[in-house]
Amino acid sequence: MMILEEIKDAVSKGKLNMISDMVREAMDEGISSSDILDSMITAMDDVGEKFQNNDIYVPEMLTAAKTMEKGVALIKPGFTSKTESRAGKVIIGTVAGDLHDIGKNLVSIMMQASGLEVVDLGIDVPSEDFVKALKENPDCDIIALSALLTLTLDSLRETVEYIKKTKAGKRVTIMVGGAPVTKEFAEMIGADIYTRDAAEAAKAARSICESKKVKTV
Ligand code: B1M
Repeated sequence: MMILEEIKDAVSKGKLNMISDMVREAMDEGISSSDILDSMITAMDDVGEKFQNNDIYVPEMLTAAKTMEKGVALIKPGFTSKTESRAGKVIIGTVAGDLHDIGKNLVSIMMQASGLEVVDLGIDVPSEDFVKALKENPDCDIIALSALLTLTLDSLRETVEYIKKTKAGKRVTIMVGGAPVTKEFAEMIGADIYTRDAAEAAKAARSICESKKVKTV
């Protein structure tokens, strides 16, 4: 398990050139993708703490994020779907003003792993683009919104309100999440569902899509 500590250290120090070899070594040792992912998530918490304490600055935070992205790309196949059929469709994105996407990408990976089709709109997505995507994907079951900054909680609220006002938005389930989001906040802004992490989000999305299918049969 030493290697997991090394992976954590590599992500938190942004050792971009070393992460791939370390992740491969862990995989060769038979360590699960989930355990490797957990070590990288813990590293990002350390990075956040160091940033808050002014021990590191934005460039270091960015390199750590890139290192994690490189590691995640290698373990992604470990989460691939065992289900052939498409259980449902989700449109996902990080709300306007917010550039964080690692958590959102993990949600997307886990959702795909549970048999859902995901249309990823990326980061800093204006409300109008979510609605445009909904119109282009009339078979979409869920719209999933991620926010990582206290400052973009307002943007999250505005996006939910905007989507719900449109005809296309009335037929979808709106799911929200991200570190500063809480169940209470989600309820207050009129979102349909809040989940805490990527695994929970995928599980909830799958079950929503399945119940929608039962209703339409
Ligand atoms: Co930023 N940043 N950042 N940052 N950054 C945080 C979020 C911060 C907590 C760091 C800190 O101060 N401790 C802080 C926010 C404080 C606050 O508002 N409460 C912060 C800040 C202040 C900033 C800037 C303002 C810094 C500046 O410029 N002065 C700036 C803002 C830019 C902007 O968005 N407009 C900024 C910039 C950046 C980088 C670009 C450098 C980089 C992001 C790169 C990228 O994403 N590609 C970055 C990073 C890396 C972080 C930290 C260190 C790590 C984020 C991360 O990827 N975590 C972060 C500190 C931290 O999180 N501890 C921090 C790992 C990831 C797996 O977790 O994204 O929480 P997370 O996702 C979780 C859950 O939240 C959940 O599932 C995931 C786990 O399974 N989840 C969902 C996420 N979305 C979901 C959606 C769902 C359900 C669950 O349903 C739809």
